[in-house]
Amino acid sequence: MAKTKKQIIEDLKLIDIVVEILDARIPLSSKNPDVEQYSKNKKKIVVLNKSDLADENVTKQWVQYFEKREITAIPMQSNIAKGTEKLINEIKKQAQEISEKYKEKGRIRYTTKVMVVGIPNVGKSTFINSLTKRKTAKVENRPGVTQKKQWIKLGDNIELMDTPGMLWPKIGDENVGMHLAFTNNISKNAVDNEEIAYYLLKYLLENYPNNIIKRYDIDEVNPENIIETMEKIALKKGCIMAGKRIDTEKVSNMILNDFQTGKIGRISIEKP
Ligand SMILES: Nc1nc2c(ncn2[C@@H]2O[C@H](COP(=O)(O)OP(=O)(O)O)[C@@H](O)[C@H]2O)c(=O)[nH]1
Ligand SMILES: [Mg+2]
Repeated sequence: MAKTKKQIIEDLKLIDIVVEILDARIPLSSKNPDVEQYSKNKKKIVVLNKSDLADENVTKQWVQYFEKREITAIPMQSNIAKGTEKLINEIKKQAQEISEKYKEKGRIRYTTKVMVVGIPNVGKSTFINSLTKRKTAKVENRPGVTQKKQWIKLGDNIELMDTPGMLWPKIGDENVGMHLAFTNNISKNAVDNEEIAYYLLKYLLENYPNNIIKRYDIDEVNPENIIETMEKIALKKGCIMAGKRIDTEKVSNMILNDFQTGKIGRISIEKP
């Protein structure tokens, strides 16, 4: 069962380094604004996950964006453990800094504790698995805390809490909800797929027209007329109902699914 917000805040009290997992395609919309508040005075690492689905150049710009804010952001593809090495090295570097601080205070040995947070479906479990596959050593349950927690050893004096903190995104403005729907980060029945696909196609035609032309084998696209392009795609892909009417539902689901599985190419929805 997912931890409650209260439990997450409690857990974070034990933590030195917070690893915030974001979706590389939508780093702003996949943030939970509370993380900043909860992780004050802690070190932070941002993981730009699913970077295999994002536009490589844009992801580089995001890394710089975070760098300017003195946050290390690491592009990853958790499902194949790509980027894991770099991530571990960054954790080790930060853990070193932490233990030096403790040494100054007279403590000889300090175990740095790391926790993963992120919104649903962003890849938290996959990320933790990508780390545990490397290092399977599990640490004993820690006595003295009310809840039993499992810790995964990541290195000398570094432990990762094995359950991530699942936090909800803040769907304040409409764009955020739309972007989360594009990437399948909000529950299916909460959204109207035809509306989502319309706005996704609009964005793609304005920003990645050639990807659409290539994927659906159409001669040209008209960013001014989304419906026209959608009809072209439907005809090409046989999304037709009786009476030769366009099957809007079918073509919408196809476009969404193609985008989410990377079939339209590597696409970033948000740019710094
Ligand atoms: N393409 C791609 N898919 C990923 C990546 N990381 C996770 N996923 C997929 O994203 C989905 C959600 O992952 P999961 O770890 O369950 O997310 P959680 O809800 O945050 O724990 C799963 O289908 C994963 O296989 C990645 O880096 N690239
Ligand atoms: Mg999970």
